[in-house]
Amino acid sequence: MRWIIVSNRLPFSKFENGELKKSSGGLVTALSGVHTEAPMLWAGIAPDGMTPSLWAEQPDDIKKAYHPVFVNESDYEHYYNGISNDVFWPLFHYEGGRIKFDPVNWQSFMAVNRQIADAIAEISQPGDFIWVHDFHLFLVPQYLRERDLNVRIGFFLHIPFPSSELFRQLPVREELLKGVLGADLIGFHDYAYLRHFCNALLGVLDVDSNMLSLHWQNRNIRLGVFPVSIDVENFMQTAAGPVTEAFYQRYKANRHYSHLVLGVDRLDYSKGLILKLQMFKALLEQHPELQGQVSLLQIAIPTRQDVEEYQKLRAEFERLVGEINGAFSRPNYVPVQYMYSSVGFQELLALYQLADVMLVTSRRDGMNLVALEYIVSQKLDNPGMVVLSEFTGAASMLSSVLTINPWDAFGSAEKIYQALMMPLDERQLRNQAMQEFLKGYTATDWAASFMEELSEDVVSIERLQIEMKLLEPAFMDNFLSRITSPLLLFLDYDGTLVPIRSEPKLATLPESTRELLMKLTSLPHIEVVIISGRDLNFLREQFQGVPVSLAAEHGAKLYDHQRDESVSLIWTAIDAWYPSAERIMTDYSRRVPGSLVEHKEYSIAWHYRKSPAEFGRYQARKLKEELEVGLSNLPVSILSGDKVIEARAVEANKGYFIRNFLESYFSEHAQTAIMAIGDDVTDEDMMQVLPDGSFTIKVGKAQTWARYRLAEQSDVLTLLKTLSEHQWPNFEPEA
Ligand code: GDG
Repeated sequence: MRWIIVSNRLPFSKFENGELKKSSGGLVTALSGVHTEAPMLWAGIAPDGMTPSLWAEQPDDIKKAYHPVFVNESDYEHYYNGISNDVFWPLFHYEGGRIKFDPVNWQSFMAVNRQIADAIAEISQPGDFIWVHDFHLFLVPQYLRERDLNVRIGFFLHIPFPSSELFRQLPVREELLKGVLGADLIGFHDYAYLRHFCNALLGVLDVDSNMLSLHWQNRNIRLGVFPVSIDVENFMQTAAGPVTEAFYQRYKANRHYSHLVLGVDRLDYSKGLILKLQMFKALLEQHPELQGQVSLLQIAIPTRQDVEEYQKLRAEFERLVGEINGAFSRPNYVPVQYMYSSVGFQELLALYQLADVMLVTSRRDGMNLVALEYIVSQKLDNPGMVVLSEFTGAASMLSSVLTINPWDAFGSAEKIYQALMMPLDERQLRNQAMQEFLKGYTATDWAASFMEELSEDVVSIERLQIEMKLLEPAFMDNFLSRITSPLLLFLDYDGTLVPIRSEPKLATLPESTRELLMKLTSLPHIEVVIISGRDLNFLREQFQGVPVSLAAEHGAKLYDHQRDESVSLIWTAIDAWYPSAERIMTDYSRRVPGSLVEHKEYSIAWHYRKSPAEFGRYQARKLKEELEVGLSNLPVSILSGDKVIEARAVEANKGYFIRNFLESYFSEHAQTAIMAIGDDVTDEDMMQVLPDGSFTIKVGKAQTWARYRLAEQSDVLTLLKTLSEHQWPNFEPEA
């Protein structure tokens, strides 16, 4: 088993003068900090200046650890700038007005994602874990899935997932979601991002999820929140090392002011650099005593310098720096120091140590690693404080920072003031708490938790695959040989005996299935009970002439074919709750378009499959609560199923029915083997109460109490056919 990490680029900025230059950035920092025992291979687009022949000349250790994909320049431009940076980046950072969507670019985006997936398919082996990173590669999980590689696929998003209200502006919203759903596990930094993603799934694809997992195209997909971290040990060691210390001493000696506020950001609009200057100006105005005493050092790392929008941002930023410096500078004091360049690693850490306040003002930021790095680099005898925008993922993780709403310049200025004035003991307490937390949660822990969750699933999937082999001859022979007495067979109807249809009325019993049941029930030792949520009239129509008993309305009513009589198994008062439930549901059916009420004798159901997805779900929750409160203490159960809320007599429950039925059945029949087959949640009530040793069979992949599984509805017919053709031994005649 290997880990194959896939990101847009390999972690090298370029190949120059025979040397691979390391690149920086949040994703590279996070992934470079991951240490694993399993072999790890990093795949991504080749660095600038690299060619296939130059790659062939690279040392073996490099070739073993990295796998470059060579993409043609024009495709790359459209994929990277045209879509990733001009559509996804702004939209996902709540800058909808900046989107420039061009379908031609989208073609290239698909082509490059396809090319990367193909390259991975070529090098992957069965059993590998493929971990796809970030918004450049939204479609790679789906393309990998289509290749049927027998690998596990994870996807992690490093940027925010925006509110579904914004997301649905995206012209390729369906394609994007379907692309990501190729994964087995999808991870985000923050719970809010996950929530937005689930709302988008519901609104765009009508896929429901419970925030933990969802079903899509016959697969179970897990969802999770995995806030990223950093290589804490490396930061701490380097921060304590001599090179960092030398930088630190040098800068400290030349400092002409009492307080230093530090900013380290790419010069990107998402980082809120203009807001930062505005709040710093507000600080100097609100606290004039700080003029001459506090300086802001902003390291602005150049990014996308060729793009006009970024050039404008830089010009505006520099204009504002000039304005503030013009207004507040004094001889020997510059309020805003600004560097338009990056600095070396140790120098960066020295600046972290020198600064009294780390100021992060992102308008939106997936996580923000700079805040974490600052915390672990602090000197414990005099640590500084982080002032952090609440619109970062890090704000959910770092409990002891001071958070700000960066649009509120005055409020933010006060928070900076508070941080600057914070007593030493409080700073120490806060910093220590966060350092301790981060020591126990490093980039390796982050990756391990994601990988663990990805592999946990493997165990259950492997189990599932074994269970699914039930129909293979070797498994079947063994299965049949264990049935050593006459058989009582409980069969669910919809989804088990007949396929699910869009209109319930269309799901009638096919002639071939009727014949199969005739053959099966002609065997002297097989007795069949159909157990369904349908009403008795419907079932009697379908099974006319077939010698089977019918348990209708989840067992509320039984037609006994041997006695040719129908009995109600309900003994509690229906009238006590039915009219109220009916009134409430009718009210909802008027309010919610597309919804309707279904009346049965012992139950009443409100269906909302055809209602607007989010509104329907919301109203369903409300209805359920209203029924539960309004009908509490009455003999009724309120259940929520697949796009339906149902109120049923307490006895109308497959589990309740089975218990009662078996009690009387066993009094007449001694040795009996029991088999039960069902596909949905209501069948679980039955699976749960059947005696140990019963042959319980679940159809499909959902969670179950059953011992065996069949992949799909048609497999049930295969199994019934096998049962009907099997050479059964001569069971002892019944007593
Ligand atoms: C994306 C998401 C998410 C910066 N300047 C220098 C330098 N850096 C390093 C920092 C830090 C990294 O770059 C920046 O990381 P961030 O997390 O702050 O931001 P993005 O690059 O936008 O990252 C972000 C991240 O992915 C991880 O999931 O947190 O929200 O946008 O590591 O130290 N490093 C050096 N010199 C510099 O001048 N050596």
